Amino acid sequence: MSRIRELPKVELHVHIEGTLEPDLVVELAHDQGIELPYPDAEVLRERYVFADLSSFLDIYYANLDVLRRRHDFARLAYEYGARAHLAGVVHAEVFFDPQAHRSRGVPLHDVVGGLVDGFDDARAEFGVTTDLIACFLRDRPVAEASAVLDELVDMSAPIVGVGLDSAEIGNPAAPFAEVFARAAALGLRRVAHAGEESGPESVREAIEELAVHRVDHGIRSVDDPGVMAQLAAHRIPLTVCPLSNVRLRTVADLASHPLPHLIEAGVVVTINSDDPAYFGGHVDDNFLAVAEQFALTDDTLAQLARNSVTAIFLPQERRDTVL
Ligand code: ES4
Ligand code: ZN
Repeated sequence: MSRIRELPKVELHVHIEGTLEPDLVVELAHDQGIELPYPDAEVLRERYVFADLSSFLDIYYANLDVLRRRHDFARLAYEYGARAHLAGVVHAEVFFDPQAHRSRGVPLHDVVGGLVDGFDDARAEFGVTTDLIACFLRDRPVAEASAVLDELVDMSAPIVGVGLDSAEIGNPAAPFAEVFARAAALGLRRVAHAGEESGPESVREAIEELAVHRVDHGIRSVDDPGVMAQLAAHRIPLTVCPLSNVRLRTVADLASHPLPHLIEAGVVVTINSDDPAYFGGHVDDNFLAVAEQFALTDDTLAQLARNSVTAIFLPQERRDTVL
């Protein structure tokens, strides 16, 4: 629907590794002589049927094997910028998972340098601007997250914030409080995945222990009126990813997605894609899906898009140059 493509959009919840399309996996593997355990991109895509978050993460991490060289990361970032432009995205704050590459022996310098190269090219060609948020993996030791923060600081990595992602159940946020406090002292913004597969107590924990500025997903907040009130009163935005929630079965179907309840309760809701190569669409597709499912008015759609603008981490003086 053109009314959606034409809305100027900001994307706040997209993992650059989750934009790795099957075609690019196969191309980069071929290019480097990496043997894949499936014959082609079609067969890989057929495997993208997920029972839950962890069954998705297994495939997501396995596919990263083809990202080895600086220019692999540049290509990934450029392709996202090009596709985001088609979706009407003018600015994106993009997650990356440093530990998922460092643990495979890829220097963080190549990861960050490559992403910046690709985003620079995409900005020059399409005008899309991007900032980077480094996510810590919550199913890995806190000490590793801390070492990654040190490494990013030592290399003056151009990140605007830190996040927390990967498997939520059994991996609470509280142990990361010290690392997040250190990031805060360095002037970095904070976000965390919470209330995706765990309940509202996980959202409260991210707010209270990590002092996050935004909560990624956060949809299970609807199960606790106290958490809903906290989000609304402090205007803590949620970066909601409807197609992700359907594909990872955190909701039974789109019709039962809590989005309308979140909007109704006055929570600052934003719409995002999460891992578009895996979940059936980019941010425009996510807008379209909820617009149709919930018969959202043009006013509501415009409000959702504006919410993302209010939630970005750009300083005021840079906002005026990109929006
Ligand atoms: C993720 Cl959907 C989702 N949830 C948690 N961690 C992630 N990393 C990449 N996609
Ligand atoms: Zn996510």
